[in-house]
Amino acid sequence: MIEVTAVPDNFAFDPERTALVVIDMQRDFIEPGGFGAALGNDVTPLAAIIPAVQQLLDIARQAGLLVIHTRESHLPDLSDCPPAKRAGGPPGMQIGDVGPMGRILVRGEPGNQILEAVAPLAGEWVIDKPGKGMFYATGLHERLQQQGIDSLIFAGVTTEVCVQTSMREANDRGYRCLLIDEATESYFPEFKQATLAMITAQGGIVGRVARLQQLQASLG
Ligand code: C5J
Repeated sequence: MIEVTAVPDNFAFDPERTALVVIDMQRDFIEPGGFGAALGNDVTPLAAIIPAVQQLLDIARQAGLLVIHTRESHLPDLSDCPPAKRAGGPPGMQIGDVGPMGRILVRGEPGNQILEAVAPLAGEWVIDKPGKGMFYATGLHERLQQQGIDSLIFAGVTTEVCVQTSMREANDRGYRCLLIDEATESYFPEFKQATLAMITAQGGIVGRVARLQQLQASLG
């Protein structure tokens, strides 16, 4: 077992039973000129984590961890998008509408792609998820069980939406969860900090948080 110094206490994992999950590093959320920016968000803090995510991917690949990438995406006919979710966006900027980088959150559109800088390598899993959480309607839990995975290391965007939802879903399914601080970000800095506090409160009620350097030191 590998031990990582983390908050609120150490995270122990077996690399053979651990996956790195990189949540929704998609053009529409991170690039200037994408959907997130068109909503009025400052994407600069999200783009700033790209080097940390790259470093984390290098560490995970070298350690032989299973690497999983997710994309928040819907079928072109929106049959997997509940009306209540679609209604959550402003008129003209809802899921399926034509946004600055193609149809918003629709599979196959340019804005829906993962950034080239953190693109999946051959053999890595890419999970298209119609929800905020990565387990909803994806079959991912069954695939992870078949691989014997019991621990998940998380990165990606946004911290309080798809990352936190996925961590909570994972925790409920029995996975031990670690979030890497510098490899996740929100459009709202206070939401990121609140999420880290919520995850680690009460003895790590959802999971643990570590710095990239701490993970690197444990694997080195
Ligand atoms: C959002 C996500 N924020 N990936 N998606 O709608 O967090």
